[in-house]
Amino acid sequence: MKKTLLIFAAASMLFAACGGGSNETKTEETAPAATESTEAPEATGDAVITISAGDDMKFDLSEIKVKEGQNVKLTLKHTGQAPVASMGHNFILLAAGVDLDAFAQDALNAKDSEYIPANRANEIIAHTKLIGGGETTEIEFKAPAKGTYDFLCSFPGHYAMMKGEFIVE
Ligand SMILES: [Cu+2]
Repeated sequence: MKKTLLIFAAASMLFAACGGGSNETKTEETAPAATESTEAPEATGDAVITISAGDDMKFDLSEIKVKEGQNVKLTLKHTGQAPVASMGHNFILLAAGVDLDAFAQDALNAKDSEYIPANRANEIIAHTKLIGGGETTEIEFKAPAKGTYDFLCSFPGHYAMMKGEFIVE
């Protein structure tokens, strides 16, 4: 009991020593800096994104935002039940300026490569494999230069509904 009291007394003395008039100004000065520094680690860390689509042929995200150069960990979840042959989904991120309609047209003829058109490989920044109901797949890639990019699911007939903007800030 005596020991505890002593420690308590020592602790309060330390606390008193640290405190004082300067304490108030210190908090005021560090407050704005602290807000900035909480954002900094986010920018350098990974961008962890989960995008889902079910049997309703819709992505749950129409917009994805990341930072330039950021490592992107993207998970595609098929929350439906339909098999891959009738309701397959993928996620394809197109390079800047690629014609979405023309790309999707070529994808129709690429059934053997999961609707990834080989002749347009250089127009793809990243893509997942094609998955069916209940499946999940993950990819990792580096965010491209600042700009707005299109993403889509290239399964026949899906891209009109299943597309969105991938924004790099
Ligand atoms: Cu799809």
